[in-house]
Amino acid sequence: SETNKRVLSIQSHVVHGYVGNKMATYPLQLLGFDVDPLNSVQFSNHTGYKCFKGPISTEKELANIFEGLEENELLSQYTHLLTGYIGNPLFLRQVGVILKAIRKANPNLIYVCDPVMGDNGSMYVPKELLPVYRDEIIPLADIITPNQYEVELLTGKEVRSEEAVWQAMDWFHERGIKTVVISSSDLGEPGVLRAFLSQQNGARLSMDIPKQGGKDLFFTGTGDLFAALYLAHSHASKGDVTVAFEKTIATLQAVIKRTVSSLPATAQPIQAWQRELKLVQSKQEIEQPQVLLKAKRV
Ligand code: PLP
Ligand code: PXL
Repeated sequence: SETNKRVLSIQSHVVHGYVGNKMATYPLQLLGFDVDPLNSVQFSNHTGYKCFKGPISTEKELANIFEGLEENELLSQYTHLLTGYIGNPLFLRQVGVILKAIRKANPNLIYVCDPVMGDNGSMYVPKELLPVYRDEIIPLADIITPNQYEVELLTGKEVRSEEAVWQAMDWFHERGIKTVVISSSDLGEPGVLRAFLSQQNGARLSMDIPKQGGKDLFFTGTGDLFAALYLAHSHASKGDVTVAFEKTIATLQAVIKRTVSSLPATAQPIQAWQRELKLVQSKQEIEQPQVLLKAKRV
């Protein structure tokens, strides 16, 4: 029989396009999860466009919505909590309060934390989020999916070599985190991203991922998709983190490939809306990932 799988997903909502909850909900649903999206913002579009408009939720609004879930005794239904882009330290701290309440109702809750703070050496959230993630939120997580720069921020150490990657992994494991997935790093060859996975007292994996579409092409929301897919596949693979890692990358690569194929072959600059990931069109690759890239055991 189907076991219950229900995710409380605290992320952004965008009216147009796919990041945050707009990115996470469809793949999780296709993979059999009930998804309860709780929106941290409601923006017209992601922040990489010429402009964006819309309200940001406060920690009071978050607490108020959560009170409704709590009073209706719905908390024990959550098997997973997923958090992504959060732009306000007080909101993030309230996420910690919520997490503790859900864990009380379901001690087996799995918390997947994507500590979204920045990329390629620059922060795109207020710097006050860093100590809250590091000291209050990360220690409560089961699975984290930082990128290389976020690992550097959290550990306070540069990660410029593989040796430094495994030291950083141990730093997280010492703080109780069971699985750390570094969703991307520049430690591969030129034109290749290298991702890493480490389990507390378990597997250490790396995977080389060719960058598609040339060096100037980038996409928004890939990290959000990564975290949602990894949550689903780590549950389905029952502890086989290699399979979970490979399936996650397989779908991500297929979605990026479809998106690259959809771009016009002109010399015109590619517009933000043209770079929105082809998520809905990738239903089959979400449901049945074809693993082409294998993880390497380290
Ligand atoms: N972009 C590509 C092409 C990837 O393959 C991956 C992860 O494997 C990512 C982005 C995710 O990286 P980040 O978390 O830095 O967005
Ligand atoms: O994680 C990507 C993301 C999420 N939410 C919002 C964003 C972005 C990236 O730009 O703007 C609102």
